[in-house]
Amino acid sequence: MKMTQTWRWYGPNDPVSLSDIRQAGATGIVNALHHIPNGSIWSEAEIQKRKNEIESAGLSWDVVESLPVHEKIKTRTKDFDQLIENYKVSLKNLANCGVFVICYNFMPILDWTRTRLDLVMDDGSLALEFNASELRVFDLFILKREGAEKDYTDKEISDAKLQFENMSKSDIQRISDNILKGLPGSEEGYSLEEFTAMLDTYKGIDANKLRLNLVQFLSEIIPVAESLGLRMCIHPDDPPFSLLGLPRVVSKIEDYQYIFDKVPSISNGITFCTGSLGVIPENDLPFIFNSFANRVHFLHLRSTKRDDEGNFYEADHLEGDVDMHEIIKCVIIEQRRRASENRDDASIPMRPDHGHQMLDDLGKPKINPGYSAIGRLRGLAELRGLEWGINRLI
Ligand code: DNO
Repeated sequence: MKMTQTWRWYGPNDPVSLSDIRQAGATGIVNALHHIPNGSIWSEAEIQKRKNEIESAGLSWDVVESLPVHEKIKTRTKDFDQLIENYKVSLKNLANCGVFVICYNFMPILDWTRTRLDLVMDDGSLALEFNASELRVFDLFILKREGAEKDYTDKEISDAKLQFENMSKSDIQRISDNILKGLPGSEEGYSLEEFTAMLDTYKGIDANKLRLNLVQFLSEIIPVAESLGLRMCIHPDDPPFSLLGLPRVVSKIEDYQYIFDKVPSISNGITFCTGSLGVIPENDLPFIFNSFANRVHFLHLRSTKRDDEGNFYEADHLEGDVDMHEIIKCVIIEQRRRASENRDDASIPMRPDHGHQMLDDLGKPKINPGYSAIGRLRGLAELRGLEWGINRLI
């Protein structure tokens, strides 16, 4: 029993083609209909069209990432009930077309956040980085968020001021664009003004309130997903701590425990993202995996390297802070357990997440940061080998 090797593909405009993906050895595709505006229904015709395209390349559409949750659902404001109805219809249409694993997230306003997309590694490849002091500069002196000072110490504020005063225009632009314009897969991008207006929609929504909104959303969609045989899998917050005063509710084991206690169906599952969860030193990844193993429906395998200042960068897949050997061992044991129960989801879809930009990809005019071909191909090859080796040994 092996993991199902999948690959995130951004659709026909992705510079990495379906045929490249096949040559990398993946069999499954992770895909979303990015051209459909957030909140609108994914029709059966649109889903089927994409599915045919994927299948004609000899691959299968194994996972949706993401079926985005509209901001108004997260804040439970105007029209949210209609948007939830639309979400249910999209789920039904996906099930009718035979796509059963659905990844989504519940991060306020921004999807994943990095400050630099081209951190030069010792070997010359480029990695994604989250730099906490640059984030503070952005918050205090570029965005000038109302009340931001409350979130930082006096020293952090005076250091950020100095850093800002010495920052080049291009660095200011880089940080703002990376945070606001949306990294690959994010469905929205904002100007500073639009983002400030969006922040206002979270006034009065703290982590407790957002958690309740998540549970209410789950109470409505999970029964539908279950009846359709779908496996919903929530992606953890990336990074897994509060940014720009916004609440976070999917970062730690207690967060998961809470939502599974409230909505216990196995259709209420996890996208186990080792890179996101691995940024918190207290997160014991094998323990979290084993605590909820039967509801891990999708794996994002990558590693991060953190320091004591809240910064991290994306390491090679078998390096960094994540003990990938231990994780894959847990996955193998869980897959065998499922197989012994004749579960049809015994092989868990995985994708190599965020590779370095390297080799020929360094010169390419257009790549999706974190999603260039060769770095992920390296990651997939390493992960596949690791699984193969452990499978032989245990
Ligand atoms: C980053 C990704 C995120 C993630 C979504 C899931 O590379 O892991 O874009 O896919 O947040 O909904």
